[in-house]
Amino acid sequence: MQRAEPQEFRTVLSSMCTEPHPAAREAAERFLATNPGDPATYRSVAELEAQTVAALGDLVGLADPRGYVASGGTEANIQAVRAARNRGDAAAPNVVAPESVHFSFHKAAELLGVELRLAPVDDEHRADPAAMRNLADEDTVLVAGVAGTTEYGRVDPIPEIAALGAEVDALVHVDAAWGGFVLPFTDHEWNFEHAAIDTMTVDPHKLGRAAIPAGGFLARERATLDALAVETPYLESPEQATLTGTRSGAGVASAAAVLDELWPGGYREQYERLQELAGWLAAALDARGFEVVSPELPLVAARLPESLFEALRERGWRISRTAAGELRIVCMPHVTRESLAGFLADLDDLRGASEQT
Ligand code: 0PR
Repeated sequence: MQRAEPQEFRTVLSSMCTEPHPAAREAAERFLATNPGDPATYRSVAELEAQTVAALGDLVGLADPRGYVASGGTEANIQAVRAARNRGDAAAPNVVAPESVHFSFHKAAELLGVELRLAPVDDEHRADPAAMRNLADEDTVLVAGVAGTTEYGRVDPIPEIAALGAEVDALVHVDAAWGGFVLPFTDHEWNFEHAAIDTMTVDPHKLGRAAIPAGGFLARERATLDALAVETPYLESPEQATLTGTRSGAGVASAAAVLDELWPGGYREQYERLQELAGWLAAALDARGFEVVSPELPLVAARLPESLFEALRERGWRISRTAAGELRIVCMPHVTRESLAGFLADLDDLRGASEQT
């Protein structure tokens, strides 16, 4: 049988995955067989997890963070909903979020028997706190916002969403799964210092350049993790707050290694390069007459004719669309000016060809 090769990253323009940092790759390989789900046996990886949580706390303005390295943003979002449901006392609990939340919230709602109430977003694709207010009531256990949305890279008004949480006595969650590793270098108000946030998703395996699986779930209070914990009678550690049992030591060790290597200077340089790249691409698409959603973070959306989008995919570009049909380019660490120039050259070529016919 022919040996399979992984997807090469040069043509991958709409994914939130990327090439791991060399330090992450090396650590992942060394810790491949360890299980942080059994910290009394796999002690060094448990120590690396504690270091990772502390470093993530630094990243998000939380001095004494509680949390763990999850399998990804999906698990972290599910846990945020679960913690809020368990801490609240609503008979028919609901979660209020903007319609721009990641689809993992639908999984959480279904799994946990919680109603998900989605509020329309404003014209700039950001959460509208007033619309969210209309959906919240005494059974609301969680209000959530996104700091770096999946489709448009938008940052919701987190302080206003947190104020709504306080008003209706609900926990407050921020999904910074993707944005968390660029937002520290911007002026946005999105983190635990800026607002009364209870929990956050921030994923090292996206812009953090850790190996998959390395998501991040962080909580301000110990009681939040306690609300997730089950007893583990035959292990030497008393309880477990994670959703999965056996977990990847590779993800944990790689997150610890890359945070140690890149936080904060390396991530700042990465943000500056990617934001500049997104601005350049947005200008290039705008100059060609396409309608562009301006990149608040390194993610560019633009309206392209359907046939052009399909033709670009046929040429091998791994691109995807927003629900509304716009092309969506995520400027991840593997994306370069050179690869985007190649993409634009193909785009120009295909447009020229279609004009001739
Ligand atoms: N929250 C936000 C804001 C996200 O964008 C995502 C993933 C998640 C949570 C869930 O994270 P996990 O996928 O780690 O569980 N957003 C990406 C997306 O839907 C996931 C993805 C990544 C999809 C790479 C495709 C791909 O090639 O676009």
